[in-house]
Amino acid sequence: MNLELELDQLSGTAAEKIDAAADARALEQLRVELLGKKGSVTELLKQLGGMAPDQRKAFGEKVNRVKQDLSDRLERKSTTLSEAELARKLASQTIDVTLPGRGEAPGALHPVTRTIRRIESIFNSMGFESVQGPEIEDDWHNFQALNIPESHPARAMQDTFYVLDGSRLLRTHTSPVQIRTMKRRQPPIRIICPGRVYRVDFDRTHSPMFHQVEGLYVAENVGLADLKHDLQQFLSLFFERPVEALFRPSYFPFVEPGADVHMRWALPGQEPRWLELLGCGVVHPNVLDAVGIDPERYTGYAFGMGVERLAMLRYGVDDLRLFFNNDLRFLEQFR
Ligand code: 2NM
Repeated sequence: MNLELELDQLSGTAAEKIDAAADARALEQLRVELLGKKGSVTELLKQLGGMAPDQRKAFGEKVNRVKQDLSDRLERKSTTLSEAELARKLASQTIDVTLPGRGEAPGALHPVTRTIRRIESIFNSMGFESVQGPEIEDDWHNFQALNIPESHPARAMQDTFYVLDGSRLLRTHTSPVQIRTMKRRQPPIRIICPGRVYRVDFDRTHSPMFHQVEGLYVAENVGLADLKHDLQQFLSLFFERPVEALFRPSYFPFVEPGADVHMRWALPGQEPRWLELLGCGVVHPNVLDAVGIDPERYTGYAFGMGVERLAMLRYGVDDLRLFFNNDLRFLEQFR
């Protein structure tokens, strides 16, 4: 058998097969068939040993040339195949950056949170500092220091949630935060205290947990005129229009005098009515005494408002329970 002829044929058909290989797998199989340990080129090299020395050198060089040539050809084909594969992937997996996103729904702040923040930012702009305190209180901070006597009806078990042994309670207003602040600092004090409060009360217009913002201003010569002016200012800023407000005498143990603030409210197609909005008054001397502030030198005013009530008016919500059901159809409207 003529080995040279065999090598030429092998070289020719191998080159064709390599060029025709359909994918990386077929190409690898060809590499093994040709150049592997038992590959046809390797087999030809093994036959060098049986050749005459003068032929051996020339044939050996030729086989090695073919081997190198096939190896290069395999390499080039491999590159061509992977480039084609990449091009195919790019064509079939195009990313259309103009498509709309998957649509993560943006969250929204709860209307009660929005209302608290609105009230806070108005009072902050008027020089009031926001202060917070514990929701679990003791009798002294929630009642005694606020001039609420032992016999006062608000003390009754049905109004207050008591905790465990009855020595602690869930605060029924945020006034204890103001008590704590007055105990810590001397006037001038100008603060607002937003937060959750708790009362044993549950019907169409009452929730056992609701939110309050209370305000306090204690300094020299603070009086009813300051109170009326500042609340009038707040209401006009909150409702974004001039508000007609009315101060009617009322009773709270921690103020004297005390008042309820009403505002003129007109629904479309209805006679305007006076709506009660908040309570307020001039801080009772007994309260200042209890916290170590001299009532002969300092006076103050205080007020308290229900956040849900203001939120209902501002957003036109007619049922307080909507704020606590967490029905997304309701909440999504505040995005
Ligand atoms: C109200 C009405 C009137 C009030 C009083 C105080 C304190 F701590 F200074 F004595 N804080 N809040 C107050 C006064 C609250 O809510 C209807």
